[in-house]
Parts: sequence; C-alpha cells; structure tokens
Amino acid sequence: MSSMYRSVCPYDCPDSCGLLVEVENGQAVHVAGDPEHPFSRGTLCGKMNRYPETVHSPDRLTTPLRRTGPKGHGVFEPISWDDATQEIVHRWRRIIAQHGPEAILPYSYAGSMGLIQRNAGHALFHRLGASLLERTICSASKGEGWAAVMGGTPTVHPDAVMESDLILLWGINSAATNVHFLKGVQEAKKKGAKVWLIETYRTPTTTVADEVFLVKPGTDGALALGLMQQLVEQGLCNEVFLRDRVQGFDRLRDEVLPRYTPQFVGEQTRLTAETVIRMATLFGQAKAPQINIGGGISRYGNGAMTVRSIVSLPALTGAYDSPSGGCFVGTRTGTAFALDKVTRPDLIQGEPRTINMNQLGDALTQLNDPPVAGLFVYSCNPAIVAPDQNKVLLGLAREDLFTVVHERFMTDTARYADIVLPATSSLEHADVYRAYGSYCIQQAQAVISPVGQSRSNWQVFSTLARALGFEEPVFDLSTEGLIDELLAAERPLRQGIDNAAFAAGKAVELPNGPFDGTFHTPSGKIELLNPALDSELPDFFPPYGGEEPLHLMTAPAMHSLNSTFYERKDLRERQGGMKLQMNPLDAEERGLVDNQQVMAFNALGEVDFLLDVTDRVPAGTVVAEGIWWLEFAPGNRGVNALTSQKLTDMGRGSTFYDTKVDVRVSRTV
Ligand SMILES: Nc1nc2c(c(=O)[nH]1)N[C@H]1C(S)=C(S)[C@@H](COP(=O)(O)OP(=O)(O)OC[C@H]3O[C@@H](n4cnc5c(=O)[nH]c(N)nc54)[C@H](O)[C@@H]3O)O[C@H]1N2
Ligand SMILES: Nc1nc2c(c(=O)[nH]1)N[C@H]1C(S)=C(S)[C@@H](COP(=O)(O)OP(=O)(O)OC[C@H]3O[C@@H](n4cnc5c(=O)[nH]c(N)nc54)[C@H](O)[C@@H]3O)O[C@H]1N2
Ligand code: SF4
Ligand SMILES: [Mo]
Repeated sequence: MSSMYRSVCPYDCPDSCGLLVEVENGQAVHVAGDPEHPFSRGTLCGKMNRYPETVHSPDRLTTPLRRTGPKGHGVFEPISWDDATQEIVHRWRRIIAQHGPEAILPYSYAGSMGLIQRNAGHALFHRLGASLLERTICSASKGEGWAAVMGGTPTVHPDAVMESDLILLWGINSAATNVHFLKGVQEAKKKGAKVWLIETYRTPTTTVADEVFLVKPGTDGALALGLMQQLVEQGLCNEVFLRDRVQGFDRLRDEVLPRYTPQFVGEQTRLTAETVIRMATLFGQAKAPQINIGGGISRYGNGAMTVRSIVSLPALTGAYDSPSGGCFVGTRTGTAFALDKVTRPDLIQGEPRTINMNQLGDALTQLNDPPVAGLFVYSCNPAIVAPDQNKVLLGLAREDLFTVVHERFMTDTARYADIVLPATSSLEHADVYRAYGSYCIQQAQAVISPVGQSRSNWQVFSTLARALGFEEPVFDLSTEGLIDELLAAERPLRQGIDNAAFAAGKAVELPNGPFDGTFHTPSGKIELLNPALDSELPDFFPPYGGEEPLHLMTAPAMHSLNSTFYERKDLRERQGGMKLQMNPLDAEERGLVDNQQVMAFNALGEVDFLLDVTDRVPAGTVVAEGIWWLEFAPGNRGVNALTSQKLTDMGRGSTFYDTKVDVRVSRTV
C-alpha cells in the first residue's frame, strides 16, 4: 500500500516545483510533478525526477562522526548525538573563553530553500555573539543593479512573458537553470514572438533562440548603453513615457550615451557595429520586449553596473508600461513572511564583525583578533563552491580550527570537519517555501522518517542552544511550532491567498506580488538618474580581467545544481565528466586535442579538466560547467581554484565569471 503526499523541490532553483511523493513502507519510492502547481504545472527537471535515489542513497550520512585521521582525509568514527553535542559545546566554550564568541563563524547558504531550515542557525549564532556572515555569493549585485533603477519595484509575473513579442534571455541558461520559464517563452513563440539569447557561448538554451549574440565576457553594459544610444539616434524612444515616468533621461542622453557609438560598442563586445544597430531597431520596434536577466552578468567587477544598464534599456521605449514588457529579474517574495521570527536579529549580542562569504579563504587564513577558531557549516559546500579554493582548503586544513559540518553527504567540506552531523533531506522535515522565479508559496510536511539518525537543521540548532543553556523560548519550539509562529504573523503580501489550499499543502500564488504599474523608487519614477549613488548615471567600465588570454566561464551545468546532485551516478554520467570546453582555434594554437587531460591555470591555481574541443565556444573563451566533487575530478582541485575573492562594484557579491586563465597539457599525465 502506498500513499501520496505533496511536497516542494527544496533546491536553490527559481522554479520551486511542486512534487507528488509516493511513499511505500516508509520509503519514498517515486516523485512526480504536481499538476496543480500554478507555475511548474506537473513537470520536473531531469535532476529531480529520480529524487528518491538521492533521499535513499547508500551514501547518505546516517550517524554523527568524529574525525580520527588528518584533516581533509575523511577518516571518521561514529559517535552518538549526545557526544557530538557535548563536544561542540565544550569546544565552543573553550574558544569563547580564549578569543570571545566572534571567533565562531557560521557558514551556510541555500542547500535547502525552506525558510525554517535555511535560516535555522541564525537565532543560535546571534544569541551566541558569533561573527555574522554576509551571504552574497549568488545574487547580491544583481539585486543592487535592479534597485539602482527600480528601487523596491517587484518584477512582473513570470507568465507575462507569454504576451511578449521579443524576449531577450540575457546571460541566463534557462534550459538548465529556470526550465519552467521556458514554457512561457514557448507559448510566446507560438504567437510569433522572437527570442534572442545574449551569451558568451552556445549554452543548451541556444535551442529556443531565434538568434544568438555572443559577447566578450563582462561587456554587456556597453551593449545596453549602445542599444540606448541607437534608440535615441533612430528616434525609437517613447517621449511621453520618458517625460512622465522616468527620471534623468536627458542627462543620460547628453552625458553618457554619445560615447556608446556602434563602432565603440562593437569593439568592446566583439559584435559588429551593424549588429548593434540592427538589434536596436528591432528592440525599438517591438511592442512589449521583455528581458530575462540571469545572474552570470552580475558576477564581475562591473556586475551591478551591467545589470543597472540593462534594466535601464526598456525604459527608453516605455516597455515597462506594458504588462508583459520590461525586465524579469526574479521575484521578490521576502516580505511575505515575518522571517525575523526565525532569524531573530533581536538576539544579536553587541556588534559582532561581519565576514563576507566570498572571502572565506582570507577569513580562515588571515584574520586575527580574533581568528576564526570555530566554523559551523550547514546547507553549503564551501570547500568547492567558494572562490579561491586553494585559500579555502588551506584554511580548512588548519589544525587549530574546530569545524563542524552538518550535511546529507560526505562532501569535500565534510571531509575537513572535526565533527560531521547527518542532515535530513527535504522529505524528512517540515518547512515553508517561497519561490524566486514565481510568486508561489507552499508548506511541506515531513513525508518519511529521518534516514538513519539524521536530524534537521532546526533540530540541531535548537538542541545546541539548549545545551549551551540559552533559555529563550524560541529554542523550545519544534519545527512545526516555529512554522506556526512564522505563519501567525500577518503580512500584506500574503493577503488574498487561498488560505485553505495553502493550509492543505498546495502551492498558492501571492496575488499582490507582481508589478502593478507603480514604481517603488524615491521619485516614483524609473531612476535612470539615481542621485543617491556615487555614479549617478549608468555607464560602462571594464571588469577586473587579468593577464591570461582566455576568459573562463564557471557556468551552471544542466544535470547538477552547484555542487548538489554529484552523489548521483546517472547524472554525473549525463554530464560526462569535468570538462573544459574550448574553441578548436584555441586548442590548435596550444597543440591540445579533444578528450585530452589539460590544466587551466592562473595566478591563483591550477585545475585539471578533460578537454572538450567544440565550436559552441568562441575563441578566447573557455567554459567549465558544474562544480564537481573532487573525488570525481581528474585532478585534485575544482574550478574554483581559479576564481578570486574579489567583490563586485555594488552589493559585495561574488565575481566567479571575472576570471582569466591559460591552458596547457596536464602535468599529471
Ligand atoms: N541545472 C542547474 N540549475 C541551477 C543551478 C545549477 O548549477 N544547475 N544553479 C542555481 C543557482 S544557485 C542559480 S544562482 C541560478 C543561476 O542561473 P543562471 O542565471 O542561468 O546562471 P548564471 O551562473 O547566473 O549564469 C548564466 C549564464 O550567464 C552567462 N554569462 C556569464 N558571463 C556573461 C557575460 O559577460 N555576458 C553574458 N551575456 N552572459 C554571461 C554564462 O555563460 C551562463 O550561461 O540557477 C539555479 N539553477
Ligand atoms: N564555479 C562556480 N562556483 C559557484 C557557482 C558557479 O556557477 N560556478 N555558483 C555560485 C552560486 S550562484 C551559489 S548560490 C553557490 C551555492 O553553493 P552552496 O550553497 O554550497 O550550494 P550546493 O553546492 O548546492 O551545496 C549545498 C549543500 O547543502 C546540503 N544540504 C541540502 N539540504 C540540506 C539541509 O536541509 N541541511 C543541511 N545541513 N544541508 C543540506 C547539500 O547536501 C549540499 O551539499 O555556489 C556558488 N559557486
Ligand atoms: S531543480 Fe528546479 S526545475 Fe528541477 S525540480 Fe527542482 S525546482 Fe524544479
Ligand atoms: Mo546561486
């Protein structure tokens, strides 16, 4: 006898698909898409179709572990939860006595997007007085770029794209990273819409595009300004919209745009001047052009400015006036819940220092006064996902660093732990979810018992808090009790939802979520001119770059999600190994051949790959998709040994794509 339950895909993906989980004898045996989900409408991606193989993988961690071998070797002995808890409390007390609580650093990101589990550590670490973590690895600079022009204006409903007549997928690999958005794109195409892909190489998303424009990495800001220059030049601006609803157009037109001639923009981007002119004509003639902006373009030294320039573009033709025009930048549903009930900023002790998560390498190896002496990693795999891997691993290998890792699998980070704690999967704990690619929210219950002795993030942190003697009532709450607190607080954004459906575990939409025609900026207008910023107007400046000749794209892979899903042999095989894609001309110039083991290198590190010689990638650019676990890598380093800890122009975000390398034959073969 089997039973069916509703759940949510917990991963850091904009779609937050609805799941139907079939449970038999206490095991999840099958998952399918929930046909009643308003956005995913019954389909899942190829990664999640076989989720039970992850949940019941023989490689799941099932007991707490204590390190018995050298750091990083992954040699452990099983211990009980009580012993693990006591050891953590004992070691933390020693650290606090010696250095103060700021010497303890929590490190987490979005292993699960559930609001409870994702934020479960905050209350404890705030109460403890630990260092704060600036969680800006993903989309901080993209958010700043949008806010510079649009303030707190929400983005349109994702289905609005169905009515667009010209869709620009700008630096987004939707076929891999936002696949349900493409259903709307296909609907629009049926009605005659054209689709452009603006990219650095031919990603799988190329198949939906009518035209692909490959640019030199980090130059899209110049392209956006060049298109605006041409809209002015060709008389394609919407003068009424610019007069009534936009601030600062005259200054942009007079002070900035004249420099962005098609010739100049062509040189910057590697497009031809004619292409820039033609793109502007077609954009200006479209009735409701919509730009879907990915995260990639924002992960450069000029990333926030690039996004700001692209967001400005549709203002010139008044595209924001159309319900389906403008930009889609991901939904902001953060205010739908009183997250403070979980994160408890009121418990912060004093003014602890803040450490940027992109600079973990420096934090672990260079900070003194106090040093980072205790690290607690959960829902994150920094040994391979954080930039400057050599520094990160050097830090994690410190004998005087006490590291706890709460995980579902023996990840590269867990291998460096002193104590490993087994984590539940999303089917084993309750949570509340909000999507960032749609306006859906949903609750999910645990549908199976925890695998082995695994515990959820909230169980771990509330237990630790009590063991440390913290008496705040929040730490006595069960996960369900905390969810009740979260939902008891009413929020305007949650008004008008179908409460009965939400309570029953169905995904429901936030009717007040999408853009309603008003601009939430100080002036009430679209702010091409933003007087609150150092650079009052959008402009272009080059990314950090580097001496080496090739731009490295550290791109997402179709069959994984950051470093998640590498436990799955089927998905690893579909990726076909840790590859570096390179143009035949670049390969020939270096005497390299297809399928050869090669080494990409720069001042930060050396990383082995299998070479994939392909004309999907233009000369001058190389591509490494996915973040491979080191046990499946051809060498002993992952792609992030080549990326730097430098931050973006605004938002203090990551600059993964702002990476230059050269490539030669591997040393190890
Ligand atoms: N299958 C899969 N799905 C995922 C993920 C995954 O790893 N795999 N990751 C998840 C996460 S955490 C996130 S944040 C999102 C990310 O989703 P996306 O926004 O799609 O991915 P990004 O890494 O941000 O980069 C998207 C694209 O930007 C391109 N790009 C890089 N530099 C430039 C540039 O200078 N100009 C232009 N025009 N394009 C450029 C890259 O080639 C890449 O194809 O996806 C989520 N979903
Ligand atoms: N080279 C390169 N580097 C990148 C990127 C890139 O495109 N290229 N993308 C960057 C981006 S956009 C992001 S967002 C980051 C993401 O980096 P991370 O947040 O580290 O994401 P994942 O690699 O998916 O690792 C999440 C881990 O959380 C664990 N986990 C899942 N659920 C739970 C749970 O309930 N509890 C606990 N304790 N653990 C759980 C999973 O097993 C997994 O190992 O990586 C960044 N790094
Ligand atoms: S990874 Fe994304 S597309 Fe795949 S099931 Fe999860 S939410 Fe849906
Ligand atoms: Mo991300």
